[in-house]
Amino acid sequence: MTRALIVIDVQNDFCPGGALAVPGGDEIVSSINALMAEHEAVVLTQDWHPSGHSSFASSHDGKAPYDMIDMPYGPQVLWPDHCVQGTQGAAFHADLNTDRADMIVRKGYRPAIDSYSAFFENDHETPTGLEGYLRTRGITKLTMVGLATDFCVNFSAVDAAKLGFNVTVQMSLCRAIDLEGSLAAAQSGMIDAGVTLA
Ligand code: VGL
Ligand code: ZN
Repeated sequence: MTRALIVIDVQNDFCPGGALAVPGGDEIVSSINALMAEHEAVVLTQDWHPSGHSSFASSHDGKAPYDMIDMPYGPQVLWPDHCVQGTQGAAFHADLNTDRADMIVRKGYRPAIDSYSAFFENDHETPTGLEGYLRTRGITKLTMVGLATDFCVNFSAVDAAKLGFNVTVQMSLCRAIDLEGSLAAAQSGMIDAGVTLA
C-alpha cells in the first residue's frame, strides 16, 4: 500500500495574522513536517485565487464576509479577500517543509468558481487532476491534515472517500473555522462518507 500525506492549505492567510486566520492554524506545522517521514508521497495544496475572485465578499455589492450567496453551482460562503495569487498571504507558512513535497496542487484559480476540495471544484465535477496523479502513482491510502477542518479538509476528505481512497483525517493536525456549527456538520459528514477521523 502506497501512502500519501495530503497537506491542505497551510498558507499564511489561514494562520494567525492572515486575512482568513484559522485559530491555532500555525500550531500544526511542525508536527505535519514530522508526519511527512511516514509517507511515501507528500502532496501540498495551495488555495490560489485571482484578485476579484467570486468567493470574495468584496466582489459583491452590499455583501459582507461570511454572508451566503447562491452561485450557479450552489450556495457559497463569501470570504474576506484571501490567498490572492502571488501574494505573501498565499505563500505557504514559512516553517512548512515544502522541500519534501512531490506535488503542489493549486485550486480556486477560476474567477467564477471556488474550490474547497483538492479533487473537484465547488461544482463537484470539474477535476483538479489530483485523482489521476495519485492513481497513476499507485497511491491508495491518504492521510489528510491542514486547514480548515470544516471547509477544505472536509471537502477533500469526502471527495477522496467517494473516489474509493482509504482516507484518514488526523484531527489533531487540523484546525477549523467553525461557522455556525460547520465543524460538527463536517465531522458527521466525513464519518458518513467513510472517512476515518483519527
Ligand atoms: C478555505 C475558505 C476559503 C480552506 C479556502 O482552505 O478551508 N476556506 N478558501
Ligand atoms: Zn479560498
